[in-house]
Amino acid sequence: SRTKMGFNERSELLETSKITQKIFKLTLEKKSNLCVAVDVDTADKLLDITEKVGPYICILKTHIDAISGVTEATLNSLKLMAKQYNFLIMEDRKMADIGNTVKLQYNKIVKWADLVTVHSISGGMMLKGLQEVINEDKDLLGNRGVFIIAELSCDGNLISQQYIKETVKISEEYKDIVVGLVCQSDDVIPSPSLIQLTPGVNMKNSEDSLGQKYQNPSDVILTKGADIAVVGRGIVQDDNPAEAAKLYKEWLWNTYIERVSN
Ligand code: 5IU
Repeated sequence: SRTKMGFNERSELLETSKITQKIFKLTLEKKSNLCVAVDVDTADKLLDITEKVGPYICILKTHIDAISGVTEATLNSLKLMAKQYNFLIMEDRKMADIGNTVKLQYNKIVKWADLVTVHSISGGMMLKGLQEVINEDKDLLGNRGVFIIAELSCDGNLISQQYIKETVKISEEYKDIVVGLVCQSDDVIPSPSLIQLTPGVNMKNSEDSLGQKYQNPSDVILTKGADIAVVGRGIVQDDNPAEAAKLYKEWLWNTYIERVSN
């Protein structure tokens, strides 16, 4: 099964896309399957936290529209740090409009973010729109990818079993740009060539006051099938984000090793 296979083996599968290979390789090089959600409110904090967690992460996840004072220079610094510390940048934009609109939105994001998240609510044509943006530039081909949201971590969300099934189908139709699915359980993703990204991870809390549900790093990797785990406040709001990132990184990676070795 997917969860028992190593990232190395999975990266070598014929159906694994170039961008997905790149992510698998990066996790192995850094021994990190930690994605940090830098949910902060100013550009200064964004750069400060990124500098601290950069050495420990495979993906930096942003909500750039929630951050004040972000300029071209901020995004350039972010890209420089991504190069220096070897991580990818993912804008958690959760795009959900018609193909044409999504294309306009993605034209901006594609310049600085390696990865982007999308809701499957509008269907396959939206993915086609993104694919067209990527295909327009030779340098982007194989260097840009999409995570599709198949499940949400929050209480009371409206996603049904049928929606999940149809989302998986779409992900298989656009395999050259879809690197994986954002989901909460190990039985959503059928193919070992796709990556399971799972948010809602915290060592200390089991929920927040607005419906977020947390699991600890062991549960999320061993029982829930996550390949890469997303940690936000557990790291960003710690007194020492670098130390917290290191702790999460080691716990998550050791659990991945445990998962694939027996
Ligand atoms: N996020 C979730 N749950 C989801 C999806 C995305 O929490 O189902 I899709 C995002 C929201 C936030 C991060 O940016 O992941 C989790 O942050 P905390 O660890 O601070 O809850």
